[in-house]
Amino acid sequence: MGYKVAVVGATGNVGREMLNILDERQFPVDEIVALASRKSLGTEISFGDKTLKTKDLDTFDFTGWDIALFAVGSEATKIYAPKAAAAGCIVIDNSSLYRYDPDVPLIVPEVNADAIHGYSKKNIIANPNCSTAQMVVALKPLHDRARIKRVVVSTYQSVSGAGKEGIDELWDQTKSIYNPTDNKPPKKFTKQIAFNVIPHIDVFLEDGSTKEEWKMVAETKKILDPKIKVTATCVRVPVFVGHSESINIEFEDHLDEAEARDILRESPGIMVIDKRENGGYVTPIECVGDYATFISRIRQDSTIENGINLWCVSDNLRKGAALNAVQIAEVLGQRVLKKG
Ligand code: 2RA
Repeated sequence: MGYKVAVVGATGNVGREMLNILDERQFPVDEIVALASRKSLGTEISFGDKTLKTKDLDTFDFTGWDIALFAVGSEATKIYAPKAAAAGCIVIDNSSLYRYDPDVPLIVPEVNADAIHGYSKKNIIANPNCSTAQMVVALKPLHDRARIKRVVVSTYQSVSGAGKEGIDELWDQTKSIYNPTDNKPPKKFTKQIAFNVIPHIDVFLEDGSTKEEWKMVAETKKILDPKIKVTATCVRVPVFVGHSESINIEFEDHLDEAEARDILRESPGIMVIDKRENGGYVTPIECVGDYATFISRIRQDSTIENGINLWCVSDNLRKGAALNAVQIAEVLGQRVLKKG
């Protein structure tokens, strides 16, 4: 006995990955439907060895459906998530719309699965921002051991975080640089991303930080511990998939690098690859398609009393979005719906 599952935004990068991961992890599905806008109606989408044809989100009735994985922007989520929730279908939303709503749990299963019981207030559960998800997976076991005071993080985020447009922009710019005559000049853009890095993701806020940086602060506090001080610099880099993060952590209590490495090695969702030699660390290209949050370059920060530096890499379309959403559905099944 399984679940009736809807994937909303099935034609996007994250929606497609949600379907792939539901199949890979053999999530107990009795019935599945791929929903998209009317303009994509009938688009063929893979679900394991099956092919689904997208149905129209606008006219879809969620009554009798158990779980809806939403992978659409906040505007569409604002219209359709309440409809699904009101029909009794539990929404797991990947947009930022509900993440900061006190009546909606924001969940990373390795970190705060117990918070899932809060879903019942609005029948909605929020999925965190991709750059937050991998970071809190790394922070949680260390916080449990030595209580984190402060985190300073710099991110190196792939263009797939900006969706298909981001991927196309890097591709078009790179082609136009290598074959200036063969390719149409790329659409006008503020800053070139090919062979460049851009210290700006999402919009600028009053204090000079960006909304992406604000999200990492607000979401880490909601998911892990509101007492932790976080400061972030989020940078776009010319990588197609895979976010990387350089994380500096200050603890209340002493924690040496060897113990930190051992703790991380034993922690859920984490793969430690950390050798002080050529290639003894993970790079984003190597994380693509994997479930793990990879951690390398674990070392003491001798400039403060209790400090550790580390390097964290993960597939932003998977742990950063689709995998985390499916893992939330798994926890929902095991602890709440209990059908599967
Ligand atoms: C980005 N985290 O990387 C944001 C949204 N996915 O663009």
